[in-house]
Formats: sequence, C-alpha cells, structure tokens
Amino acid sequence: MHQTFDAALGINLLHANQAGADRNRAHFDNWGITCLNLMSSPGAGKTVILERTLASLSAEMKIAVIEGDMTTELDADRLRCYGVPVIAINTGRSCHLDSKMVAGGIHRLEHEYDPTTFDLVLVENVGNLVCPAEFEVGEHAKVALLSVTEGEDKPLKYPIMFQEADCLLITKMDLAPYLDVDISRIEANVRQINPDVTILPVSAKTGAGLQAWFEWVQLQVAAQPVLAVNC
Ligand SMILES: Nc1nc2c(ncn2[C@@H]2O[C@H](COP(=O)(O)OP(=O)(O)OP(=O)(O)O)[C@@H](O)[C@H]2O)c(=O)[nH]1
Ligand SMILES: [Mg+2]
Repeated sequence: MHQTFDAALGINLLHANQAGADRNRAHFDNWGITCLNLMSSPGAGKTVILERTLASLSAEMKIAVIEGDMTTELDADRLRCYGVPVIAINTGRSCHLDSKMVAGGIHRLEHEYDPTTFDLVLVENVGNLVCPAEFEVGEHAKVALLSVTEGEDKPLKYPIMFQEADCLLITKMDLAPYLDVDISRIEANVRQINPDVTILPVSAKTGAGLQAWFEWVQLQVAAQPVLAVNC
C-alpha cells in the first residue's frame, strides 16, 4: 500500500518538475540562450571545467552560470573571478537542482540583466551521480562528468546519469597513468547503455582534450536559433 502511494507521489513530482523544465526551456529558447546542465559525483571536476570554459569562451560568447550547491557559495565565488554573472542556488537538504529552483535563477537573470544578450547558461548541478539526472531543469543538453578515479563500473552501477547524457567528459586524465584504470572499459560500459553519447577524455590540469570540449560547446550554441524575442 505504502509502495503504491510513494510511486504515485514520485511520478507526480517528476511530472510537475518536467512541466517546470519545459517552461524554463521556453524562456531560454525565446532569449536565444543554450543551456547545458553539468552533473557528476562530488569532486569529479565540474567547477574546474567551468573555470577553464569561462577562461576560454567568455570572450567570444556571453555566458552566465547557475551554480547549485547544498549550502555554500564556494564554487560560485570561484567562478565570479571570471567576470560573468553567477547565480548561486543553495538547495538545502536536496541533493539536486530541480526546475523550480532553476526558475528562480532564471527570474534573477531576467531582472538583473538583459537575458536576450546571453548566448549560454551553464548549470552546475549538486554533486551526486543519481538524482540530478532524473530532474530536468530546462537544459538543451546534459553533460555528465566521470573522473578516472571513480572506476570503470560506474556507468553500469549508476546507469541513469549515463543514459541521459548527451556528452560525457572523462575527467582527470592526467591521473590515469597512476591508477589501475582502463579508459576503453569506461567507454565500452557507457556505449553499452548509450551508444550515441559524445565521449571526451579531458584533463583540466594539463589542458589535454579541452579544445574538443570547447568545440562541442560552440556547436551546441550554434545549434540554438537566435530569436531574441522579449517575453
Ligand atoms: N589532477 C587533476 N585534478 C583535478 C582535475 N580537475 C579537477 N581536479 C581536482 O579535483 C578536485 C575537485 O574539483 P572540483 O572542480 O571542485 O569538483 P566538482 O565536481 O566541482 O565538486 P563538487 O562541486 O563538490 O561536486 C579539486 O581538488 C580539483 O583541483 C584534473 O583534470 N586533474
Ligand atoms: Mg563544484
């Protein structure tokens, strides 16, 4: 009895979240903004990748960040050094951003800036390999990160994140020579559940592979029609 109630509640929650995500995406579409949602376990390297991305791309496109963290603004403060708007959202006890929280971020973007001037919104989700993948926030593409220290089996053990991802960054490649990790095994395990995902091995420390990541981001931005309608 309890189980049925919980399942129904869960489905309603996800439906309500999806409706909110569709509204958020409609705002982004109206403003000609591409939104990417970065997700991973805690510490896989989301903020460092965002730092490298802002350093490389913010001269050629206008970027804002929505930074999800349970309690602090530590990551938001790191990213503010790059001179872009960073909207911090503290999720409290929640282990993921949901569409309602991101709607609050969009509201601030709309009222503190001119949203029609932005090309790209990068969302850093809360560090968690499960829940963020289930809660769309209105993104156009999902980016999962898996660091080489986490183990080849993670795509099989936590499949939803890897099923949902449009792009997978295998991070901290500079550490691979010091570990018993088989990168081709990670790739094979991911392809087993998501054959079409773009897989990019990168090291934010050495810069290896980052150019391919920047080009992937540029492609996503280029794919978004520029409508620039005020709404
Ligand atoms: N060696 C190495 N270390 C890295 C690399 N990328 C990130 N790190 C380190 O990994 C740690 C975590 O990086 P963050 O970027 O804070 O990770 P995160 O995913 O944003 O973490 P949360 O926001 O807490 O989930 C830091 O100590 C980084 O310096 C890399 O390419 N190579
Ligand atoms: Mg972070």
